[in-house]
Amino acid sequence: AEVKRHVAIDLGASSGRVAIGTIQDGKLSVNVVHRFANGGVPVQGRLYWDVLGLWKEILHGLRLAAQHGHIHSVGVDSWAVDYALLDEHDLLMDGVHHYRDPRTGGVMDDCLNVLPRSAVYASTGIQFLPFNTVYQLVAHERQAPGILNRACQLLLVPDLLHFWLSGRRATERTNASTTQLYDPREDAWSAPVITAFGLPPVLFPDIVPAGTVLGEVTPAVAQETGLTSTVVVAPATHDTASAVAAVPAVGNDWAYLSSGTWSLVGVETLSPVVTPEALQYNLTNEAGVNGTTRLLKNVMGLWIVQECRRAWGSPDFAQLYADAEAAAGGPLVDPDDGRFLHAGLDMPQRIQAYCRETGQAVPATPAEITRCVLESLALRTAEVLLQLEDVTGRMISTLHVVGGGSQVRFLNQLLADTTGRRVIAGPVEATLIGNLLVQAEASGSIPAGSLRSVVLQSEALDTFEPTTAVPSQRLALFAQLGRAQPLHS
Ligand code: ADP
Ligand code: LRH
Repeated sequence: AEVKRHVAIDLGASSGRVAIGTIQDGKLSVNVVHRFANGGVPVQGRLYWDVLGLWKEILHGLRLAAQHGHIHSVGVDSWAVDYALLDEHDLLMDGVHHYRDPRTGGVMDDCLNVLPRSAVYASTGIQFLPFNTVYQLVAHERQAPGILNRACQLLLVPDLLHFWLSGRRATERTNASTTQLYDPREDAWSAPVITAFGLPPVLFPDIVPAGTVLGEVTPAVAQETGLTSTVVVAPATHDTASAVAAVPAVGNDWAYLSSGTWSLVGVETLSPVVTPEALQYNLTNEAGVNGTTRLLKNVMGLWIVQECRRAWGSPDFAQLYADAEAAAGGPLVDPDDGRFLHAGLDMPQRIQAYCRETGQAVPATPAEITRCVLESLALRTAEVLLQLEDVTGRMISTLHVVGGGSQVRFLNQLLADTTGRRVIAGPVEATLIGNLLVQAEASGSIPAGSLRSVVLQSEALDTFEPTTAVPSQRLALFAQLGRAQPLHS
């Protein structure tokens, strides 16, 4: 039979790509046909995504893909939580706000006075982050009173793009779970949360699992791109869910770190872990592929370096990390301090202020600041692994690092040394691969449930063993840092 071509559109917070995947002899080969930048657009004190610009890049990528021959299926994944509101004519009612838009300030605390944390957690199992869709919607209504009642449909970003590609409206489950409006036990939108915050239930579309065939591309898209009779298949539309699906792990004694704009640190479980300890640690239970749960925590991640790099005129990443490795270490920050969440060219100064306030040496150069962030991220990762072991009773001996950040060899070694666990790095494009393999599974190109073994067959990995134990004073210093305004309240 002819080899099927699948196309993944993977939109990260910092960049996007369009790639063709094919399966031959049980191996996946990936051809990235188009890459483009992504990021927030500041307008009048607000922060948006350039969703029309992304759509243009997608059409361009599909045009390039169509030149390689017939495309069997296409699917989109992106960062979580963000959404568009459509009116009764399917028109966009507003831009798509970025989750770092400051409009959510104070909203989560107000909401949790209405419905307590324990009740929200019992229904959703989702960590409290100020930008969860639920708090963004309440902020939206405060900004533009009446907008939620005028709206007819809410579509998360990948769902919007699938709607534009296929004409079908649906919400794929992995990303639905990140809204904090989804109840994993009911596999349905959470009535208690939706009711408590006065959200119109009609906004929320049907929930479908990853692997659902949404329909053929519309005639308009076919004409614009040259695609013919291509079906749109929802992958795990939450980028982190696609990445976790592609972690090349075997056994049960491993955790993953999806390392990019965010550091998503977690394990896979068979069902949600909604215990008082999990709530106390503010661990999240996001939906994974095939009914699995992703028990994880958001750690601020390489966002802090990305935003510093922007302030420094965008030096080469590889050079910046090489300089960081050669620089003097010492000062540490709590990367999850809320002051690091928002965009701004003052990110280097925010790090310096943190070090000054906590009585540490103040890092001066880009290399010293970057090193401070990397060491701090490794220490925070080590802490989260202990929490995951605590709530699951599992022993974690291997940390699988995937995503753009897995290219940073210095960080991989820091992670091995700081956590005392073996680090296996790769694939860099785990999200893209997970997206492609769910499509391949849905169209019978690979056997059901074989994703991880296909990745193991297809990708070269790097191993980092712990060599230099991190002195206990460093761990103690990190544990003592003032956590004045934690992101995880
Ligand atoms: P996201 O999906 O959140 O946009 P990615 O998984 O694409 O993130 O990872 C982006 C990160 O990868 C960057 O912030 C940077 O730290 C790292 N990175 C990108 N290019 C390189 C490179 N050439 N060398 C080392 N690290 C890199
Ligand atoms: C990573 C990610 C993460 C979410 C955040 C909003 O791109 O999807 O899993 O918490 O973006």
